Amino acid sequence: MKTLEMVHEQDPQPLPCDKDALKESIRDALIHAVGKDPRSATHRDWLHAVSYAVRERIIERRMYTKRLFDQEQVKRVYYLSMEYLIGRMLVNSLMNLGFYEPCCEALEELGTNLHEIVEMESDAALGNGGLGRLAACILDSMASQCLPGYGYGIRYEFGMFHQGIEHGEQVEHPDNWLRYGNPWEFPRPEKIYPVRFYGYLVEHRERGEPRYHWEDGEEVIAMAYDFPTPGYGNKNVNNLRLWAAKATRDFDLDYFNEGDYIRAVQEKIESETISMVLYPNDATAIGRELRLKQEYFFVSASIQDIVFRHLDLGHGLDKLPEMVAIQLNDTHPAIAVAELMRLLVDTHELPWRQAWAITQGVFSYTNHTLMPEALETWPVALMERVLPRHMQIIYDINFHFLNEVRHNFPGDNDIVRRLSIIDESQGRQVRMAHLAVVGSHMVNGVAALHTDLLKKHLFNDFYRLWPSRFVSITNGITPRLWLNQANPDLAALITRHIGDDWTMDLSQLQRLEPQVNDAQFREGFAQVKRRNKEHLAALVKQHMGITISPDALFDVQIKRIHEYKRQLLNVLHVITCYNRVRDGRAKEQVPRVTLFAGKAAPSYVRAKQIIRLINDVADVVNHDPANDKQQVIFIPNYDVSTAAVIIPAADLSEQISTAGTEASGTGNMKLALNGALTIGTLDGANIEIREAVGEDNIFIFGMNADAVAQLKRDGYRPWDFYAANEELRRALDMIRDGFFSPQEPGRYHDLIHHLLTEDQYMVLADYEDYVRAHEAVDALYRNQEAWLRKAMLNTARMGYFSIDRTVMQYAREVWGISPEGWV
Ligand code: 26V
Repeated sequence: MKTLEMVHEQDPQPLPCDKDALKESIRDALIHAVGKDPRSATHRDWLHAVSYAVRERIIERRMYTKRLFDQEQVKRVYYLSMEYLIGRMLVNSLMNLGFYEPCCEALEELGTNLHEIVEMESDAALGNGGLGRLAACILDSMASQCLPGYGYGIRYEFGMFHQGIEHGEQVEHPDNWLRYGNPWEFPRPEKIYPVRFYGYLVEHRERGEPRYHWEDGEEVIAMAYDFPTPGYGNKNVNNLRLWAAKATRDFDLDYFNEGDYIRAVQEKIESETISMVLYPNDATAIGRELRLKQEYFFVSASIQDIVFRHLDLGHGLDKLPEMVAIQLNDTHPAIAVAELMRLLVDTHELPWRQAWAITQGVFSYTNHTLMPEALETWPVALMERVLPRHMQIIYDINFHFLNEVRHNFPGDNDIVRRLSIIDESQGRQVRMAHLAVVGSHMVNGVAALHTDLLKKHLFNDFYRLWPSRFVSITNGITPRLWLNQANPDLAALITRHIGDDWTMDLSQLQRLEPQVNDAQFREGFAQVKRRNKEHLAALVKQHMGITISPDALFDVQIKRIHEYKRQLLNVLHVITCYNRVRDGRAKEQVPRVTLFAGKAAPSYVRAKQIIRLINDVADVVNHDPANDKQQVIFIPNYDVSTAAVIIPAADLSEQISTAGTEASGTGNMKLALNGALTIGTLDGANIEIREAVGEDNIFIFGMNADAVAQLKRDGYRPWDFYAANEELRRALDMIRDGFFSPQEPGRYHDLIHHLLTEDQYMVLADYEDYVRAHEAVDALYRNQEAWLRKAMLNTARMGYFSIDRTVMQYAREVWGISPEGWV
């Protein structure tokens, strides 16, 4: 087999990557591409110039990589995701390519500096939270491990909204990330596919068989934008292809000819709205026609592209499962099952049975949530109108599937009703999760507990039918971003002791364990954390005008704001600490800064109330001159770049979801890897983190998933908890009676009423044990050396949670590729 090096050697003159060559390219790009005089260039001009210099080198490597994959006839993996939460790309590219140092020097000589110009880059925030960030980590891993993996998604004109905080409340601003142009993308105006919506079916017979033509309706063009993604420390560059919607012909000629210019323009705008904006919900199904159109739009273009490439390489369609694996990132792209069937049956005229075998052989599906409100369903009537042929195909899939069910469970009509892809119980709805499970050969949950719960509850009937289809693949994170880049001082310290193999083999970190007994190493580790805390404190001062002391314990909860993640439980603890200070009962209490960051879905009223409450509490607590122990900070506009600053500075990581609700969590992994201790429930990947770091090195509290289920069955009575704990009662009363909102005392009446009556996440039930666990945190923190040892053991033992392990598991257990020998 050829290697990338061999293919590279075929090329006569790859661009040199030393300091002088980079300097030359940067200056050239500044003058000729950006069009600026080096003497008057702004930071942004320099940013663009450097980015152009880097991308020239990336795209060369991309070509070699493509050539190699084409020549070697490798099986390709396609990751279909509505979201990619990538963040900034410049530093990532420089570090992956090994250009970081020479680039710093080149810029220095050009009279500017990298640190300032990187701040000018916008985050590529094409995702909501965990699911989107996981997709970005997976791309990094596939490229770094030389897997032939392609991402497909949508090039949203506007990504995740910017969060402002005004008078304590979240306000949303549009994310115009493309305003200054995007040097990281390659528009491919020749790579276009038509995507049809609406219209009707025409039936005709061919050799006695019914055939369908989907006619009329509206056609939109999907145009490709390529985002090459370089691997770390190799010459491999994979590709993320994002689709933008364009009007069929820039203006509809018919309207033009009829003289209706305005109508022509209007239709153009309407088609192009499909890729305009990312839906900012991450826990409730949206059910909007435009969302369905987004899903089908990117799926149809991607499947057409995948089939085109397969045929173009000279393979027959029967070879599709041998050469292609497609991963569905949640149900958002699940319509792909019907789309591939449509292409195979209608366009390529394969018999149904053969098409179905191919489809099932190609797809697999990852589930990312158990929350019933996040499970996608589409009204049959809507699906029929927007995608008439797909609705018909779904009926046919369901017909064959339910026959299999009846065959396996004779006489059990109930299971047929429960398993059907069509839910008949609340108006007729297409269950996208069922379509995804039926159309896939593998289904995975994202942590051990999560997969268990899938098998026991959500997909129990499917599990009884096809037990071997279900696997657990615990999530991971890329150490390149979340340790090497975000925490360069810790990375350097680690490398000094164990070398730098850990960047591609995170299990190497276990070699740090003996260092725990080395006072000098401990001192180094402590200094790194201290510097990271000082850095964060400086940013908080600069952006929010609040002084926080790096001596305090930095207690961090950073994630989407959602009831199930229980930021409210954290707030109740903050108020409890504050009351102890006010009562003079806090002699033992460690000074603490509780940091929150996260966005609420704009339509999620209660989550927005929670943000407002955090800010109201912060206002009172931070301004009380008698309080020298407890501060509260809400850092606005949480995104990948902000995460990379907060995480290395954290002492304590809050992972306090109601057990059984957080599928995995990945922020928990990032924080523990960077030496924060976790306070958490036995939920999601926390369970596996406890196993890895050891139960002495984590603070576990509260009900486990079984206890939660039991309490639900028995009937949760929040009032009992309220009555039984005086400190809890006091904290709740203060919020309810307007202590933190004197201008509007009734502001949180409803919120507290809700906690006391029907809160499904049972915040009050876990309060007491949570406060106890925090007392253990305080006690440990008072012994800095003991704390430090545990923090270091966390870092040393987190190797398992590398995304590279996750991706290798997918490769072997799901995609059927053996990546050995690919470097
Ligand atoms: C859900 C929905 C619901 C339908 C409408 C639009 C929409 C958009 C995004 C989502 C994503 C929710 C699922 C999600 O982000 N799950 C998170 O996935 C992480 C990666 O597996 C995991 O670590 C988190 O625990 C899980 O909440």
